[in-house]
Amino acid sequence: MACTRPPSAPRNAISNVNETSVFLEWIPPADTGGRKDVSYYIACKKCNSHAGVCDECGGHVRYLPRQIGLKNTSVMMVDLLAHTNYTFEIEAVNGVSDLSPGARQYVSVNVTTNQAAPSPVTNVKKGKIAKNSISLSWQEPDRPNGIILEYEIKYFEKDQETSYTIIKSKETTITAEGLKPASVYVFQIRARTAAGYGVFSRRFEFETIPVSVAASSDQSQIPIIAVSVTVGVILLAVVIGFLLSGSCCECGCGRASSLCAVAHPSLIWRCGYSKAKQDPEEEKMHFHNGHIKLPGVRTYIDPHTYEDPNQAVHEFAKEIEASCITIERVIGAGEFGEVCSGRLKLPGKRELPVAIKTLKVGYTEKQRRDFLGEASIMGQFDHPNIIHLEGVVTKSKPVMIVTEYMENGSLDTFLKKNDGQFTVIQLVGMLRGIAAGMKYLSDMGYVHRDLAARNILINSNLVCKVSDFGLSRVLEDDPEAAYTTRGGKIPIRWTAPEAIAFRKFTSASDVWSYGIVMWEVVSYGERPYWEMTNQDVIKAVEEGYRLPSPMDCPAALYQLMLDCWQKERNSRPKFDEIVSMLDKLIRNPSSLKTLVNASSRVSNLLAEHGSLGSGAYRSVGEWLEAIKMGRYTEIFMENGYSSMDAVAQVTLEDLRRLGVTLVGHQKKIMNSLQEMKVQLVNGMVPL
Ligand code: ACK
Repeated sequence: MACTRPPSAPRNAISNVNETSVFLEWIPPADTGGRKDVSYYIACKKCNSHAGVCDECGGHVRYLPRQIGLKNTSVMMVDLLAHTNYTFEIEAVNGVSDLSPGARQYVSVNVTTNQAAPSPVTNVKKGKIAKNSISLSWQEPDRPNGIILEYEIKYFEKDQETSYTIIKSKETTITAEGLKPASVYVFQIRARTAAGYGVFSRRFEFETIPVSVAASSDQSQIPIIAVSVTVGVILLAVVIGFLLSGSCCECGCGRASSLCAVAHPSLIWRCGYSKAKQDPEEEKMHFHNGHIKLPGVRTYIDPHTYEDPNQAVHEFAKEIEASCITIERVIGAGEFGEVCSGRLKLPGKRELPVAIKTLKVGYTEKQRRDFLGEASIMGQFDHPNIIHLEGVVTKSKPVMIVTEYMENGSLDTFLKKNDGQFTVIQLVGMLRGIAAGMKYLSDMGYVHRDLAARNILINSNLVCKVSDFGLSRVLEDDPEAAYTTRGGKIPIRWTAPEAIAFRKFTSASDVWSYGIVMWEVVSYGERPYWEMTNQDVIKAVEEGYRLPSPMDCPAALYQLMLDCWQKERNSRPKFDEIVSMLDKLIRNPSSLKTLVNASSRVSNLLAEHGSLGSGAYRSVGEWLEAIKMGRYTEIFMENGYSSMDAVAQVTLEDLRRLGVTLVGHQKKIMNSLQEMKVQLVNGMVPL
């Protein structure tokens, strides 16, 4: 046997960060050392960027499938610390690596993790139990991954899960009241940080005591109860008085009187869904068989409900001194003025890169209100996949909205600039982020109405964040929005049919738009429905046609797109289901290997027609010239693709066989074919 040697380093390593998980992928070394037993080892280092020192990661990191002896060229690390710099060294080894005195051959990848949701609450203890109440206490989760903002406690009578109660609490204790005697109740608790909710704890079961036991043990308390009942009756009368006089809603608006604070939280809830109207310490709501909307998190408040829009801005956005902001350069134009990049240095805080939207001089009062309306909305959100508002400048001019800076700008432009540059896992990571942001918005009761890749921003870690919030303004602002016959302005290509037809905008119509965003992402910023007119798009969609799969699209992703484009809006998946599905795909990357069959992709929209006809172009040569691919005319002709009918059957594999190896050219040809077919089924091509 010839002498063998250790392999060279793996190549082209790329990473995809998802909260506190990192997925690494690479290609095998150029030199395997003359052996077939190459495997990979992952070394993990935790680095302090300020001190420039790195330590071994220690045992808390999990490697999927393993750290040593990896046969495949990918690995996932989970349970990393939040907001931490890591360096991963991917080393290729073979049977003689240990015998070699030479230096290790590895490629290293630096990543910074994001914030993760808190880990589950594991330790729940029962406190005082009575016939109608159970007190509980618990410990903070092992890995809070941030500051815990509140806990959500869900409970229901055992085997009656469809009728449950949610209590929110900032403390680690609660008392559930109004329970049935001698009944078993199931409790689950989850924590929330700025990154969102963690998963619910396992189920804890506790039983209330029977009436007879309670009665005997309560004998001694009769005088106390008598006093309590009297106080309770007086209190109830006062609360009812308030309700009848219609003043309950007022008492919640940030100036809660002591009466409001002691009123039963469900009475507070009756005043309407409003953050300001909820008891800040503990909110409690009852839900029966899903008839009442379950707010996973706080509910969004429409700034229009404020008589004075300035009050809404100051409730939800921090006022920033203009002197804290340094404007560096203009990066774009918004509806109300320039968008700039710059830096924000607040006293006692680290300097931050920021984006600054300005309101141009000479604005009207309505323009100012609409401009700041976006800040009033954005300021209510707190999620890693929603653009973060730093604050507003309203006390000096120009009026400004200051947000976190997203290095890669808007997603559609970024994808067009980097056509074909990402792995499927990276694309799915982007989609997962957008879906998580949308889940948060839909839980808050906010319907976006203009979800599109142009309204998603992407940062240097490829984290996508939903942006562009507004009410009527959103659509006025969007150059894609067109007037419908009913007078509304709607971005037709991204909008669900029921929203176009009768303005039924819901989270389900946002799901439709999300499906279009998925298509935009997988096709690297292609324009949905290409150059079809809005009218033809409406017609085609109404007739049941859907966008065909983008090139090289995993079948699971295209199926998800089709699910989002179900005509019946209740049949579309919900955002939480979309997030779970994408998580599953990310955890099991081999599920993304099955691509939509290239030939079925091409013939999808063409099923009934079977050919392109001969009307669009008179000859194959004319068609190829028109798309600047004339250089392939001869090859097409020589291989039997001499008519447009024959061309209609071309698949990606055929193109490769014909020697069309450049991905850009393959895309141009396949997309042009698709476009002609879409136009054909809509009767658009002037035959
Ligand atoms: O594609 P872009 O570079 O990204 O061009 C648009 C432009 O401003 C007008 O909207 C960019 N932009 C908007 N908000 C931000 C932000 N928070 N960070 C970075 N760029 C932004 C957007």
